[in-house]
Amino acid sequence: MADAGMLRFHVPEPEVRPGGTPDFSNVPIPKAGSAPRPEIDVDPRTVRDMAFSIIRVLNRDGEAVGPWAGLLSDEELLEGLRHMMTLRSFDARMQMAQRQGKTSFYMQHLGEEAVSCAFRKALADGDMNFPTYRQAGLLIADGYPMVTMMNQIYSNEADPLKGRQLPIMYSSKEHGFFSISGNLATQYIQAVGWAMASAISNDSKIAAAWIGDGSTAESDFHSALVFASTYKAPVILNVVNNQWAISTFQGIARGGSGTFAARGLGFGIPALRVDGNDYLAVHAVAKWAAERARKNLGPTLIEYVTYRAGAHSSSDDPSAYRPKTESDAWPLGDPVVRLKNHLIQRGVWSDERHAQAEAEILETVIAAQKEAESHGTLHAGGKPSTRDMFEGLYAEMPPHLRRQRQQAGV
Ligand SMILES: Cc1ncc(C[n+]2csc(CCOP(=O)(O)OP(=O)(O)O)c2C)c(N)n1
Ligand SMILES: [Mg+2]
Repeated sequence: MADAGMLRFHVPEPEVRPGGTPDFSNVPIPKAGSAPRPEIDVDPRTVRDMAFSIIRVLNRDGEAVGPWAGLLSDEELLEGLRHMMTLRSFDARMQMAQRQGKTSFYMQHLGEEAVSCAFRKALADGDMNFPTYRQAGLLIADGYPMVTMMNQIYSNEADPLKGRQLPIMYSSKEHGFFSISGNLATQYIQAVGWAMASAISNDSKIAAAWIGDGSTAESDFHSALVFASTYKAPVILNVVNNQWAISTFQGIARGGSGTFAARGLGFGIPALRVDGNDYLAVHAVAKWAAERARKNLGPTLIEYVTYRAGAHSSSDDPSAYRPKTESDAWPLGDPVVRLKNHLIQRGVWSDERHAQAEAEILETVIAAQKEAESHGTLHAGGKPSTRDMFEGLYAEMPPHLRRQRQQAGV
């Protein structure tokens, strides 16, 4: 019997808490190859189902199957594997450097490497990403020097941003990587605005907006979708659903919509869900969306279904809010292992070559780290000059800042 007159407050709860047995049985995983590949000018109303399914290419046997397969050559896939392995190795070293006190803060990508590494290869030079802190693969896959990233992480004398940013908040116009803002969801309105400007000036460049599951609760996300929808902005709207927003599970920000992709439907934006741990699927879907944007067909919303296997950041301890073995139970596996198995299945890779590549990559990362440390770390060696704090913002420095600089004696 319903409780007449008595209201109850509803707070969604994750399936399991620490001490419990991880359970992802509520996450339906469609068969690889089963999702259709619509034409890029598809009427969004006819593909609404795709916001509730998952596009997958790699099956359990490591084969690439279905209509989204077949876009990448052996060489491109081997390069993709190398990018993901490099990001993983870079992360491990920088996480350790944080524990050694060489930097104040670090954020890892563990388990999410395919999303940013594969996405980058679907864009062209001059396109602009508006990333969050968990897309360093966009830089790695575009050949941005690891030493430069490390210099910033260490806030040393060679830090390209001269100590003005958080350690991992990179910025590179040349590599299509807009300065990261710590204020989440701002990336969405900025990306849509940039894309609108590109269309207004009849340019050919497109934008990519990035957001995590939790941050979609921000108003900026929704405002951006209105503008993207109305003006058919040439933008790819990426939502990385890694199941967690620090200690908050994805069910809180998702609300009642069923999936994050489904948010696009109310705006008439084609919305696709993709296996975020499948390099081939991420790349194929991103290519589809990029082509739509470039042909004036408007925005595409993509939800990457993945899992944050590591801690939120170096300041977080996930054992306080989820079972320790939860990542092992994640049904979409590990992106590096899955691409490795696919390349072995294609006959162009082996366990031995993988182990050798791992060792070589680690050597390269360590060499970059040594070079960066020669320019200083957080508490040792060279630092950006205090004077830099006052430079680079105003063409002509306002009097109050000039006075402060004089007071500081720089
Ligand atoms: C506007 C805003 N609110 C809150 C925060 C604090 N904060 C930093 S990371 C984070 C969680 C974000 O989770 P999600 O969007 O899922 O991204 P993920 O870290 O999982 O990649 C929060 C709440 C912030 N940086 N900006
Ligand atoms: Mg998240």
